[in-house]
Amino acid sequence: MPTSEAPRVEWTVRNQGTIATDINRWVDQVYLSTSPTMGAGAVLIGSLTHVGPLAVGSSYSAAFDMILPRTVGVGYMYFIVKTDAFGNVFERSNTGNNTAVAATSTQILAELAADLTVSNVTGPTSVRPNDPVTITYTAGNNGTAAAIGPWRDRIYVDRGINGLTEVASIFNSDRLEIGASVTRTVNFTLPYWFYEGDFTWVVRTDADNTVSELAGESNNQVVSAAGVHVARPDLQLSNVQGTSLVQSGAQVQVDWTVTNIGNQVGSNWTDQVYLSKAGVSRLMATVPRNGGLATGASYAASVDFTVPLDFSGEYELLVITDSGNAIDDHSRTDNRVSRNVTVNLSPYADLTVSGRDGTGPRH
Ligand SMILES: [Ca+2]
Ligand SMILES: [Ca+2]
Ligand SMILES: [Ca+2]
Repeated sequence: MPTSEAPRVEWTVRNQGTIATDINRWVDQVYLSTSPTMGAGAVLIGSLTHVGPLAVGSSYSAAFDMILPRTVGVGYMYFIVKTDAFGNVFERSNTGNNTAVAATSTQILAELAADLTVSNVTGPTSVRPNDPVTITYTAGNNGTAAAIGPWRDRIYVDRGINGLTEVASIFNSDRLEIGASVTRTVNFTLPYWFYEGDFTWVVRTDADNTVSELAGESNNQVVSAAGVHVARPDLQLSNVQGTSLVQSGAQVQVDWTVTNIGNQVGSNWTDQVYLSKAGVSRLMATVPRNGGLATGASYAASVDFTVPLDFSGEYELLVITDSGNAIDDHSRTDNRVSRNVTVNLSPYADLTVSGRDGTGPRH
């Protein structure tokens, strides 16, 4: 019988002495033993108090439905009953027959239970916050009973000393038979605020422990074999080239380089060039960047623009990559570079109209 069942143990006690029992209350005990003798290894599994005197030649039958403790172990064992276990009844020296062993042994089986397992946890090895993510894993039942739902599996990112951060969960309402396994797929979006770093994926099955697995609770959480690099893109502007002295009204060329030192980008953005003075910026040029940029890749950009005719003095030439904040950039401080530019006002004609030259009003 499995240890989870309640076996009924029955016994009969007879008074074969010459007088009735001197007291009317004593305790019978039930033991389990691997040998058919009351040795040191016998395990007490229950006791029953008998109430009432027992006359000469009389007997009583007792029965007991007992839950076997899990510590009793498994295998063939003998039930042993010891009446008047504490020797309260006066029997002169006739206590040697107070213990009786069941005629046959009883097979004690391990308690049946499901043992949910997780294996083959896989997910993306590089991901950006706010990206869609698919995690797959194998869910199995390595136990001796079917796993009967529902139960919940939770998906975490293991951030090392910062612990587990839950990112998704799925509810299993299906039944998982003994020895069965199934591939599960979980789709979710990594939160936009998610931490950057090198982590691992973690799946914990039956995270809320609604399935009793007895000794099988310790194998429910498994880490992905491969790590996951969580990072935002990080555009970095460098190599801004342009003249530092220009004439107003002249055409100038500005060159720059943008490198992606973060995670890859697949979408488009624009770079812009400004001239600013005294806190007022004037847009000079816009250069679209299409087709994204892989991790570690860079591109060179160049643009020509005409310095406005009325500009004069000290200006700041400002180049900004992704000036419209289209990319979830890791750090925007390296997205802009400024240089000082001196603009000399060009001489230009200043036509005026005078009435004395015949075109003005007549006198
Ligand atoms: Ca388990
Ligand atoms: Ca469990
Ligand atoms: Ca940046």
